[in-house]
Amino acid sequence: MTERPFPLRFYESTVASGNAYKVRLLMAQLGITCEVIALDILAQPSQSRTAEFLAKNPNGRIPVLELEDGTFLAESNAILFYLADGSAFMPSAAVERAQVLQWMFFEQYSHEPYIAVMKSWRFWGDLSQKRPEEIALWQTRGQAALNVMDTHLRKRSFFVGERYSIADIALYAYTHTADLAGFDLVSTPAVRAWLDRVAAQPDHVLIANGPGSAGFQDHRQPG
Ligand SMILES: N[C@@H](CCC(=O)N[C@@H](CS)C(=O)NCC(=O)O)C(=O)O
Repeated sequence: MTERPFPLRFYESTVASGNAYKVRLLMAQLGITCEVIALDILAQPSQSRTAEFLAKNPNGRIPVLELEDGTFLAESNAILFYLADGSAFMPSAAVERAQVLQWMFFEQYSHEPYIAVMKSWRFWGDLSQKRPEEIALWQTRGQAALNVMDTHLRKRSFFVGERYSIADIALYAYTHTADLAGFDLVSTPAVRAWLDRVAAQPDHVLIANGPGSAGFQDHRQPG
């Protein structure tokens, strides 16, 4: 990696956040350790909405990475992009870097808003308060994202350039628990095979073993 301000503190959540997990997974694979501060985002109001935290991220959400020069980086995929720059987790060819962004934007627009939100409703929100039409729409849109991934992965091992990259990390975070959120992974065999490939990468860490694991039990995994 080239010289750059190093991570000093990582703000994440006391409950399992896939967005925070992306960063925790990449930091483990890059061998980066820093102070971790877990906020209670289920508190009313969330600890990410205090004036002190809004000064770090005006959008009031975790994850946030504080760098040694005082910079605060928000948005999980922007943090991945910063940390991976110059490493094996970021392709060097311009078109492949753009494809990494392509899949990370897909994740934030077509995948995470449905799959992560359904997970949050099921684990920490009140699913019964949601209208059936709303749940059905979220189900349809989340499943459509999984189908797009499956089509892409039928001819490839990883999302970009036949190599594990931050595009895979960004998409793995909420996909690997999508079945717990009520989505069907049985009909997406290429996604399931890719999930196994991602989990087999060196220095992989589990979502359920981090500081942000309280309240979330993935019974298929230890911890
Ligand atoms: N697009 C953002 C989403 C961040 C996000 O939604 N964070 C949630 C936890 S996963 C949060 O901080 N929720 C608390 C709140 O909104 O007050 C990212 O990728 O980092």
